[in-house]
Amino acid sequence: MSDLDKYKRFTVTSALPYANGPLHIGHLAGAYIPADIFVRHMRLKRKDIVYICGSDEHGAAITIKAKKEGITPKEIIDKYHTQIKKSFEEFGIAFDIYHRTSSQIHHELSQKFFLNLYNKGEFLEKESEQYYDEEYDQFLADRYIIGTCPNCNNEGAYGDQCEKCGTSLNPMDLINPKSTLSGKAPVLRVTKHWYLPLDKYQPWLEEWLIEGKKNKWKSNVYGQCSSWLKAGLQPRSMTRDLDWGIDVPLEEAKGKKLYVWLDAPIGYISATKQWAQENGKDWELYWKKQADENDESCLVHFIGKDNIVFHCITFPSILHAHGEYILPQNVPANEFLNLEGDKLSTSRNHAVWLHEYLEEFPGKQDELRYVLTSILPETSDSEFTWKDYQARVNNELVAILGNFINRVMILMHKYYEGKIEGNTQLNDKDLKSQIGVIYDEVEQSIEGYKFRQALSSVIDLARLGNRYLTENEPWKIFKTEPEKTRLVLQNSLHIIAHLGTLLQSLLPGASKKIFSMLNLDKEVVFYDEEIVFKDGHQLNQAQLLFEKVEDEVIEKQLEKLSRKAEENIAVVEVAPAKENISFDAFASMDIRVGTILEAENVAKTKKLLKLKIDTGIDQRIVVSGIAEYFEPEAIIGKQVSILVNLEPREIKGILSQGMILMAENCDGKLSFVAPPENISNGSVVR
Ligand code: B3M
Ligand code: ZN
Repeated sequence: MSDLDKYKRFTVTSALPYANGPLHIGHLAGAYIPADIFVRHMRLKRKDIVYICGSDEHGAAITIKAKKEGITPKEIIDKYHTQIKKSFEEFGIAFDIYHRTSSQIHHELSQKFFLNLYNKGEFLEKESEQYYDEEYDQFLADRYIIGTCPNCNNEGAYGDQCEKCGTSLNPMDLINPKSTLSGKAPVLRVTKHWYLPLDKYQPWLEEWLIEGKKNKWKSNVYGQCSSWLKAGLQPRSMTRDLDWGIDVPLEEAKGKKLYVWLDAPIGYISATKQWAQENGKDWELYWKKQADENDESCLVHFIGKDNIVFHCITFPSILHAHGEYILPQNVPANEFLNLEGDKLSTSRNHAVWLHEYLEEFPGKQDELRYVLTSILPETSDSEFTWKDYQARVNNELVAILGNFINRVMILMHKYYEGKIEGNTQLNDKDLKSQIGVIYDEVEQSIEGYKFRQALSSVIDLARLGNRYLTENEPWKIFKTEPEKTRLVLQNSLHIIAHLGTLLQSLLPGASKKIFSMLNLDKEVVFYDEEIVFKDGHQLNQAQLLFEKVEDEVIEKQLEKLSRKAEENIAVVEVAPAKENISFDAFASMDIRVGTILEAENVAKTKKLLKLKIDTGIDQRIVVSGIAEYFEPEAIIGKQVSILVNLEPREIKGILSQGMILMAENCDGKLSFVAPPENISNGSVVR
């Protein structure tokens, strides 16, 4: 029994992906495969369940992408919504609806939500100074402001976050802020916004979440929430000065839009409304509190870890403030999936894209689903590698699961022309009880959000089947013990049928094939249904469930990844342009060619090297922040460019005289700016 058993109705959501790019395996492993398994499993228990998703089509994520591609936001969302929806369908994620937040029903519901809170006087109205681009005549969303991170000095930090050191920022924190629209320094202007008073909800959150969800939610989720609450919540603005999004439904807020993180989660509700309209259902049963508490739906949000605060703190606060809605029963967020030793990255194109996989591996959805389920980042980050993909498909899917089923099917056809005879029950006490244990394990694992464990239990059932065959060796006793041979093979068919039943949630494609081989043509086999083969039941021909993955296939994918990495060097983001300076300002810099004579690490620092440079004028010491990229021994003798008339500065107790010029890309990779061939020290750079 899990604590979900008491619910008869479920509302399950997966994070709404931004319609600003295609899906990759990180998305699948974060929020879609786990939810899909959960939903399919609950359907097999005959639960009333709705599974909701759709595209998130507002916010700066969309307008920035539109600007990059030189098309309108509307063109961006139409393009990617269509592509994402198609990939989900082809991959087999079983949403009841895949909706979109640009729909009218969603705009209306979001505005209604805003007004509900507004009329209750929940919002804090505040005027504040915000950055404004005078040339483009608009306020700047956080992502439109770029500057130097006060924490790590990264010059390309965004107004909401430094992607280099991960610090979350306010635009005002940035040193030297620049608008990404005009490249100019923005000015401050007063603007009014409506804030959700999270500080006011803090006591309620402490009770509902900190007390109520302790030991119930996954520790990675609970831990993140409690540290947010420990730090103390601040009011958060629910409106933005943007020209793309849902209008704030107030006369005095003309031109302002709802904050994307206000409207996006409401997208779950508006999608449910749309689905209910199309299917003759009552959406309120899935979202609203009911007179009888036992009749309320169980709301579960599947997301990745970067969305935890919005689903566990902000959205529940909004639902709570509204008053009529149920709150999430659980938010089983996953951590991140990495790829071949590096973070997945859309901007660096370091990803396995779902639409490409579907094209290059037609019919192999379950192989990817299997591998990703086996490595889901359930409690900590995990890693996808192509070699591991190959190993898991070959050593587990082919060698254990496929092999068992194939052996039984082949022998059934060889000995009995695929015809079942006589007693059709599973006729082995031991097997029965072991299968019962596996059902329990799968149920408990899935309902405890341990999908890796659930999958491994099902593979254990295939292992059990293989062992049963090996112990009884039907191929050896066929002549001497015909009755036992038939019994063993027909019992094995029951194991296969149970595999088919359990795999409906985990590997739905394989499950379909299994039932078709068994010639049991049912849409679903509920867990509580007994599988019976009638006397004389005819099996279909065996078909190969999984194919071995050859080395070439893997090498091709690895090559593709490294090719992408190279191509990308050309298209990475660049730091914004600086303002013009006079020629005199430039000419005042005395830059020379010099040679590194000595180099050593500066004690107790990770980044600094102490260099002795022959500048042609003199020999001097320069402290340089390049230690993470260069070994001291490797750079001795190297020619470099050095700014010699920079005011000397003391760094870690060492007087540094000058600065070595480095080129730095957006990932912080450094490269010396040096003459391509040797030239005498002291040569002037201009
Ligand atoms: N679109 C963020 C993301 O894709 C956002 C999720 C919305 S869920 C309501 O990571
Ligand atoms: Zn930083």
